[in-house]
Amino acid sequence: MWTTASVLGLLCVFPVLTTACDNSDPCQFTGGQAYTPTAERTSSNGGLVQTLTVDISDVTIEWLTVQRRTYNGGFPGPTFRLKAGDDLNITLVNNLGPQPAGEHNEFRDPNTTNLHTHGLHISPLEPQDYVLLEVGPGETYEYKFELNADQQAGTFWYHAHHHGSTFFQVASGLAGLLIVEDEPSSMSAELAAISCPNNCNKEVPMLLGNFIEYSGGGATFASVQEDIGDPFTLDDTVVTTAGVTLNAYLTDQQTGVSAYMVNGQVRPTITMQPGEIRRFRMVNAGPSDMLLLTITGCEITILAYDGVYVDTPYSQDFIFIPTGGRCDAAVRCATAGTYEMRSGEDTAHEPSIGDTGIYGGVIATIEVTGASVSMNFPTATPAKPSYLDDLQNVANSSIGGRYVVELGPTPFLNREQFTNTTYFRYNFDVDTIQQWVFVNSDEDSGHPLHMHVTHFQVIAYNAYNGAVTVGGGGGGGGPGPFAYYDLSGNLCDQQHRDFDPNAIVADPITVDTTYLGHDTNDRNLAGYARIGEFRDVLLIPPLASVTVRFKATDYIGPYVLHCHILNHEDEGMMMVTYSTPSGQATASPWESSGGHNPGTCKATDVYPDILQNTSDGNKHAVNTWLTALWMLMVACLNHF
Ligand SMILES: *[C@@H]1O[C@H](CO)[C@@H](O)[C@H](O)[C@H]1NC(C)=O
Ligand SMILES: *[C@@H]1O[C@H](CO)[C@@H](O)[C@H](O)[C@H]1NC(C)=O
Ligand SMILES: *[C@@H]1O[C@H](CO)[C@@H](O)[C@H](O)[C@H]1NC(C)=O
Ligand SMILES: *[C@@H]1O[C@H](CO)[C@@H](O)[C@H](O)[C@H]1NC(C)=O
Ligand SMILES: *[C@@H]1O[C@H](CO)[C@@H](O)[C@H](O)[C@H]1NC(C)=O
Ligand SMILES: [Cu+2]
Repeated sequence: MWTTASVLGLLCVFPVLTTACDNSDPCQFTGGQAYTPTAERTSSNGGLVQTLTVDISDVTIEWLTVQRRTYNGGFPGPTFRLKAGDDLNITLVNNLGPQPAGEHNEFRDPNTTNLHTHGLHISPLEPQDYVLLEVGPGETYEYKFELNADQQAGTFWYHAHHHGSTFFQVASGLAGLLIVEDEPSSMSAELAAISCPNNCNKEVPMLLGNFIEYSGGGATFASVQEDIGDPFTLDDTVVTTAGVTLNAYLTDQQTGVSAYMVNGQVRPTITMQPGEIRRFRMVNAGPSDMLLLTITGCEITILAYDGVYVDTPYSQDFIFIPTGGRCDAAVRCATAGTYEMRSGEDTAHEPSIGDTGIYGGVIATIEVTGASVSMNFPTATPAKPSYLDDLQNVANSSIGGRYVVELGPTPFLNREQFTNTTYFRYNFDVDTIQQWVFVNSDEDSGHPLHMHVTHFQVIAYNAYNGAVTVGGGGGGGGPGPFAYYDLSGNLCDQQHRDFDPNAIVADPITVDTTYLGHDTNDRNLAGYARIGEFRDVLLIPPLASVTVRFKATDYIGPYVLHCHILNHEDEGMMMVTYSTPSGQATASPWESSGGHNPGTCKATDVYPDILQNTSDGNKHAVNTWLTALWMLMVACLNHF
């Protein structure tokens, strides 16, 4: 007899039976397991001591078993929970074996590694966050990271960062979360109610990444694995029930399995009560894709980007996280039901993003069930440390240095590929306020620019008057010939070091100006940071010019800049600037590339010092006004 229970039982068992796949009988991943955070290591008595051993391990994702480079055999690495001022002493053991020498600015050195604490305000010198260090096969290195006493509490991450194998190793799983916890007394009651240390059960740490990407349009794990010469490929002697090898099955766009994993899980289920608010700590650890996230049916309140709190939390129906970026968001689903957290392109936001690659698919399911609870979203965030002072209204005379960083479709930064670890493209004095302009000469695609050592504040999206890169395609072995043109298609007189006038395709040419207009577009489009927010990775949209400022404070040493599309970085889209002791800055606002000035087209171009007015206008004025009022009130209160 068919009872409801037995029918339900059958329905529930049936999918499990049909998905008993393995490497010789592959199928799509089912996902849906209960969300599980990664194992955590919490600091105590001012420090955390940890060994991270890099070795080859079996990684099993549902039915698929692959061999990957991992930390301590896990996938991903452990989550570190620290406090401002802590020591993070890490012994990095590289157990990998010898490898052939590779070509500079190509995928190489699968067995060389190092460690980057992405987003921390930290010394870039040994034994701390010096990413130009190489920990070779068989070597061990003792990192002694000293977190700044004023380190902003937030969501950060750590990952391997050796130029040439960054994509391969991060996509392999050499990454983990690094959370700097808030002092309970610094948080409002609403924020404390969804945060560690007292309400850790409300935190949802999510290291997101397409770690098992075998097929796709751009660089995939499989394509880079082949280029880099990794021997731990799938066994191609096993023919699957589909009649092809597992490798052929996985790399076929039609059959290939794919998932933007959450802490190494495929599309996990997060269970919440109606009305409950949780603090999602999201890291986009995927090597190349942007995330444009939505949770239709639930409410999202933005708390922080890149580990820096926004001044006032605000609600938004999407979350944009470029590769390398983070977002802390308070999430609430009011009514019982099943909701999807998914990422995908949205034509409404395209003017701010261009054709930059965005992952498409479900990332997690939110199952809302049980008794309703009543909670309130935070309306205030903790005060920021002084290294993150608001620099929007600093006087022109207080700007202590200016610089331009130009990205483009070729794997160049400032019109050159990465050269070497001591070629500093710009030296700037420590303890100065820097004003830099990030420019993208790519007419179609945005590139997420990451700066090490400290965050920068977004000041303005300027009208674009820079150069447009034309040509340069060619793939492996470096770009083909390319040249810079102005927006009307006339050849620029400011070119690049390897410019060859004989290789010009045609002059004039037609420039695609579809994505011009970042100075006048709706500021609420996903690809834009709000004016005044801080970032350590910022998408620079196609044909964009963005002014940022930062306090070059506390640390002397190399500030590495690179595109966080990690295949671009490995291919040369990286450079080094240097924060020098006072008085040693180089004078020029531009460092020339073979006698040409990045960021410009004509020799007569003026450095973009006068900013376009792209600020949120009145909203901004009101904020400043309210801030002034608030400061007055605080001053009065302190007075009594
Ligand atoms: C980390 O290493 C430094 C330098 O060796 C040492 O002074 C410090 O005590 C260590 N911290 C911890 C928590 O062990
Ligand atoms: C890397 O190290 C592994 C052992 O850990 C070794 O099997 C492999 O041959 C080495 N070389 C390359 C290119 O992967
Ligand atoms: C700001 O200062 C720079 C350098 O001193 C100068 O070139 C520029 O004209 C000034 N801009 C404004 C708006 O005063
Ligand atoms: C680094 O590159 C620069 C620029 O090409 C060059 O002048 C310098 O000699 C190089 N240094 C080393 C140590 O190779
Ligand atoms: C920018 O626009 C706002 C509002 O329209 C105005 O209050 C402000 O003075 C303008 N700033 C500049 C530098 O033009
Ligand atoms: Cu890029």
